[in-house]
Amino acid sequence: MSARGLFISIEGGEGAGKSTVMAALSEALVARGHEVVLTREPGGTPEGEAIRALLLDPGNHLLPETELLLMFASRAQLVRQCVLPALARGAAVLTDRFTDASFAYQGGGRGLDMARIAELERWAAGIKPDLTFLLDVGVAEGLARARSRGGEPDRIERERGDFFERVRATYLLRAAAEPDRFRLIDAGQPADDVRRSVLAALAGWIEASR
Ligand code: Z5A
Repeated sequence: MSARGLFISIEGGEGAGKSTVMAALSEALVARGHEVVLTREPGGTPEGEAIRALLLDPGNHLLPETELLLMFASRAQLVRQCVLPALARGAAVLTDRFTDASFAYQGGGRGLDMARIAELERWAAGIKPDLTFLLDVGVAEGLARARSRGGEPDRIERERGDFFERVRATYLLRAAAEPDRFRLIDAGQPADDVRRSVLAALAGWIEASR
């Protein structure tokens, strides 16, 4: 195991199946002898979870700029308190979303300036994942899956379909621009096939990085 661990993010729109994939990746990495640290954004630290509650509460009327800065406030805390120490001891960190989500949701979805987000990425995050799985599923299919879980939609889930179309398009553009880091997975397949595709991509990436 290297002195610096592995930093892997899982991205996708609503109902893409990130939770199932996180579990499968974690199992595979543990089987390869890694210490695995699982986390999520926004959140992942006590302070970040408090910021998450503020971000997702449908009763809050947040401006796009406020939303972006809160995403990065949570991220700054997570990187320094959790991600960097774990990587320094050689662990594999698996995160359910990272900065690509800010480009997709606040840049693509809300229309905020991508260059400003890139500045925040350099300053507040200061780190990019080594590997990113983008679980891509059609917006209507993803929203139907998310709604089938029941419960009240959170503040961001209440957005309209065209918002999520812009999010999806931005994710796909980012994946095309950084093919070495991204693995694009067809998440419209049955869950078992998605899991198999992700595990095959992980094995291929580890082999190629040796
Ligand atoms: N956000 C942001 O705007 N900017 C940022 O910088 C960051 C985040 C970091 C919270 O994130 C919100 O924050 C999110 C983006 C925004 N906004 N929204 N809306 P989150 O990741 O915690 O929330 P989420 O995207 O709403 O998660 P999700 O809908 O739970 O997605 P998921 O984890 O990918 O889905 P899942 O729970 O694994 O699966 C959903 C359902 O589909 C479930 O019943 C599964 O059994 C089912 N499923 C999964 N895979 C399949 C397949 N292959 N076939 C059929 N059914 C399936």
